[in-house]
Amino acid sequence: MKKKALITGVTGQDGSFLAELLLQKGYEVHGVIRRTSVDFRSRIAHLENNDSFHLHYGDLSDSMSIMQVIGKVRPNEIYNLAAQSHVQVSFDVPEYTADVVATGVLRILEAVRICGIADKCKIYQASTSELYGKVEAVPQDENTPFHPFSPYAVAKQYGYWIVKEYRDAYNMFCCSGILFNHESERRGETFVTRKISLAAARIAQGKQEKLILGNLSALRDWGYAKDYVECMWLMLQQQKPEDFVVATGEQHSVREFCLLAFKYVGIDLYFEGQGENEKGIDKDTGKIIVEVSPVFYRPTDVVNLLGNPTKAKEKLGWNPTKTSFKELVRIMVEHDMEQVARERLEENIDLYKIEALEKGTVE
Ligand code: NAP
Ligand code: G4F
Repeated sequence: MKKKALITGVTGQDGSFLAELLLQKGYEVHGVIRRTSVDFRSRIAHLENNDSFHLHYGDLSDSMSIMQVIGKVRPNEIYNLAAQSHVQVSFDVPEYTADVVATGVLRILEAVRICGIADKCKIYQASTSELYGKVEAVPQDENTPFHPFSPYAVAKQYGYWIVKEYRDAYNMFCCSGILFNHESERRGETFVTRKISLAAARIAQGKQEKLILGNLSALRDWGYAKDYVECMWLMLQQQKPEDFVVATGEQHSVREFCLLAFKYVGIDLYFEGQGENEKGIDKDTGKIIVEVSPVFYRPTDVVNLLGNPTKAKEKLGWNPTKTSFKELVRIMVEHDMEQVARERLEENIDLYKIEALEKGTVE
């Protein structure tokens, strides 16, 4: 019998990598998707013809749909990755964020109980380094106190504690992976790393003039998403449910990410100025490439995340440095250089077609 996994958030960055990993491992994979006005699910489109891959409509804000999917699939493992996952957006839509990111976790746990599979189904909860927020110690590990610093982080804190509560109260196998930032060529375009890698590619190919960012000094522990989903799976293969910090143990600033991304596209930058007046300047041409705007500042910003992955390394045998920071930036930039080149080619073909239509050389 194939093991059955249910992934909420399957259309997201992590969900798509995890679905690939579990299919490779021989699982029957079920994903929860939301109805959207545009039906193309770009990150999982290549999986949709796989006989072991099944999609179900559902929404974490709708307990009936969650109950129905869980009751129908009766999975051996649930990976709860669905979330309104953008920290800045959580300041604009705090109530919705709380509903999905906090109460959504409760809906999953209760559905598993009500469907009578609490003793058979292992649950992974996508927890986050944002819990450390206004950090109380550096680096952060499983024992570092939490200090959430955004509506998103406060909601994730509820998710973390309710998972622990169900583990203690009902003896359920449920655990949280406290994942530090992990990025990839599939990262959403409004997260800072992808915003930078795409802008570097567009600027290098003449499709964008400038990149406007917020806090350049924020420090993050950035890893590669493909490596991190492996750790999610490892957590559910243990005898005992436990929470783990998943991180690389290395820290870089947004400014450093910029310098490296632009270097990979052949633009050598240097930064000068302070705060809102700081600029990233092309060493060869003297052109201003990066500027700062307070539009991208957050009411409260998390500025010093650095994880200690010792427990995951020792207990799960997970390798936190499989993909280095340099390699991660290179993967993202190379992907985006190709994506932008493809977009330019398509634009040129369209222009050529329009010209030909106007000249009457084609129908
Ligand atoms: P992502 O790319 O933003 O994907 C989020 C997923 O959740 C998407 O599939 C989205 O569906 C789905 N979703 C959103 N609201 C939903 C709802 N109401 N009902 C059902 N599905 C919903 O996020 P990610 O980077 O893959 O992250 C995965 C999880 O890990 C999230 O819970 C995130 O908070 C957490 N996390 C991420 C990181 C990181 O650095 N990436 C670090 C720590 C924790 P649509 O495609 O329809 O929008
Ligand atoms: O890329 P970010 O938006 O990621 P953030 O806020 O760290 O959240 C991500 O990682 C969390 C794990 O710690 C996840 F839980 C969460 O779901 C999400 O995946 O911002 C990173 C840093 C911030 O300090 C932000 O202020 O970059 C700074 N930043 C500077 N300029 C910017 C920008 N962030 C964004 N999104 N856009 C900017 O222009």
